[in-house]
Amino acid sequence: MTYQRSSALFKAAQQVIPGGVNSPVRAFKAVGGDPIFVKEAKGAYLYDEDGNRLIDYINSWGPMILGHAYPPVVNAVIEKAKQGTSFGMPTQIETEIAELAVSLVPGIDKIRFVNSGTEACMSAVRLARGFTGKDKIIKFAGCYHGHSDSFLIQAGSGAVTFGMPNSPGVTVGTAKDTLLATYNDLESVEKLMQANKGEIACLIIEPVAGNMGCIPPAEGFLQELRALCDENEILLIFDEVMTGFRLALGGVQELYGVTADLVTFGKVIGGGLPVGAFAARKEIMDYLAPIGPVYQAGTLSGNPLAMAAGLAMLTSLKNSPEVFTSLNKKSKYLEEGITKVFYKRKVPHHINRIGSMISVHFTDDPVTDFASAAKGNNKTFNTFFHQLLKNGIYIAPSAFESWFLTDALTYQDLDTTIAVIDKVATEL
Ligand code: HOZ
Repeated sequence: MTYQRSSALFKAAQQVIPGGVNSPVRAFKAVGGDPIFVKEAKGAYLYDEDGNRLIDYINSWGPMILGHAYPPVVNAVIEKAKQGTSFGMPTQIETEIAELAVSLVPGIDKIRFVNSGTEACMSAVRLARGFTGKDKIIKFAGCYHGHSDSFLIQAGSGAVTFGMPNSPGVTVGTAKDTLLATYNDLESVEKLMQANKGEIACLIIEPVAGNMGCIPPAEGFLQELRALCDENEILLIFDEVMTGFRLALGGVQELYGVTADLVTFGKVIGGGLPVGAFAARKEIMDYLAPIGPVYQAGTLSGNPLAMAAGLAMLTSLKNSPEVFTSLNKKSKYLEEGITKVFYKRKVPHHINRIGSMISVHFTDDPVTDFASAAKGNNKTFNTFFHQLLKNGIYIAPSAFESWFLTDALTYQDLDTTIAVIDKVATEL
């Protein structure tokens, strides 16, 4: 496969867009080479500007759980667009999707829609601070909650991929209110809570991490966090931007039976349109303007096209819960296939998977936190990435990102993927 047109388009893009991309994780800076420019996508496949067909394991970083150009979503958007695209006024569909989300997600009474996961997490933390009257927050090294200032401290995803986990531009004043814990390490959390008694508003966590590769919580970790937060009167925020409506209809809260105080969403909830949301019980959500004192707003929040896409997606998932079983089976099949190949070819590896999120780490050791994720052999990952790409398979261009499977994948696609990995494993 060749990618000449993509390279030419990238050259042009770099003249007018910083780095040629509108979000850094799209660039191939960590793996080398030029990013692929997509022309269109359907089901499990991307079609690029050079006419190549790629099996897609990113799926827009998660939203395309039912495949690209999923007809119910596309049709809902088309029909809505005919009635106007934005009003900056309330519409009935906002209540419809809110009612559905509240009925599907444990522990929430009210939800507010925003435009991205970044906005959702940023707003949830502001609400937590306003509600508790405290300033400090706890986050985990390697977790990524969007690019708002408070979160760009030891952040995962593109921030760590490009070696800038603490971004210039974040003031010392802001950074000092973000306390850093170690994922899957309760003691690190307890120490912070002890040292900052009465000052911590909230603890925010990806309850299944997806921005340092995929890292599931250790057994009992989330339950213990819940208990510690209760003891110390700290609000627990689950960032379910990646996991919400993907790992289960009710997300990680449902999967692990742990209820957070605030939950944030993005990705699947918008069906591929720019949607984020944050939700909580009534008492907390009613602290928001216009009825409460914490301000949060947006002209395009609850945009009708975005709501139509999100409603179509959530309705499809609600009406076909077997999708989650099917996705789990396919993801397990892939995991087992890759594992078999790597053992056969003697490639040191560790694969983390939970539901349809999976990541391949080129290290023998278990990957349980940021430090262990960082031990992976990046050179091997880069070769792996480019060999897959050459053979028509697209994974995230970073060892610190999760793969997101779509139910549009067939077992033939999975077998093709495993066969390609078998072929390229000899070069790793
Ligand atoms: N959280 C996504 C990647 N880990 C966001 C995608 C982006 O930053 O463009």
